[in-house]
Amino acid sequence: MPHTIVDLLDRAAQANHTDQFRLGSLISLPARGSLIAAGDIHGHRRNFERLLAFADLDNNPDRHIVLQEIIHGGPTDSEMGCLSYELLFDVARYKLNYPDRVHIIMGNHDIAFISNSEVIKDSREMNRSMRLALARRFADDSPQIEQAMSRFLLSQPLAVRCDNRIWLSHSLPGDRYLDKFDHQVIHRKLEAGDCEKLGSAYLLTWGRNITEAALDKIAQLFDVDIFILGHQPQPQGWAKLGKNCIIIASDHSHGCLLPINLAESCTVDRLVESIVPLASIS
Ligand SMILES: [Mn+2]
Repeated sequence: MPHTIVDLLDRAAQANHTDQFRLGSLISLPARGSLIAAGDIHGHRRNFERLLAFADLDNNPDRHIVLQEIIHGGPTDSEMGCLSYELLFDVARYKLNYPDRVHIIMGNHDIAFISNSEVIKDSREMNRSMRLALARRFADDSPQIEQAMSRFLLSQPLAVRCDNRIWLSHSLPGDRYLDKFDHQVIHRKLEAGDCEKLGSAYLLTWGRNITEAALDKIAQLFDVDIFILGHQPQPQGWAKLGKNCIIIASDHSHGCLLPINLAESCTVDRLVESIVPLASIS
């Protein structure tokens, strides 16, 4: 069993690296087909199932799906340990089933797991909670499973850039860290320092309270027009930020997804009209 899981995670990590649309830490999608964008999932299995049902990749060969922040949240074991690693294993299987159409981008909770640093959610330190649950489930085998999870999470790309100038990432660097952020990080393989505090992958995934001025500056840096982000909690499922950014959440009963036509140019208002509440999907 542990060997099977380590093997699954390592094969999925390999699939992340060999994704046909990947260069460096960026997925670049062509002007063809469509994309289903999800926000944070945080262990919400039912919403993950709804995303898969809506995306229906089997019957839509030109469709992609972008997922993010799978871990930390959802069901717990008898001692309140976080079981979201189970959903991560299923996401790894999904990646292997559609290796060039399922793209899982890096979230700050992933970075916290990789660097084993504290991350608080609903007043719980989530890494400790999940590591204790892994130890209860896998006993002596849990260290090698944790290491395989880290390898998988570190193999994730940082962002998706669509030919129609839409950008998807978990977050963006906050205003006061913009001058510390090396935007070339998206063009190369991640190094350990990128995930450490104030490293460039860290800044890209942890940013909050991003002003309109910063959004405009980052749009120039990445040569894009529209940002689709997760990370910042959205009780209504989504929110518009400034003129050029939409935040999506997929981790609760008001969660949403956003379908994007990759073959045509888009406006934020048209995207907002396309938002689908996950609860409407059976
Ligand atoms: Mn986050």
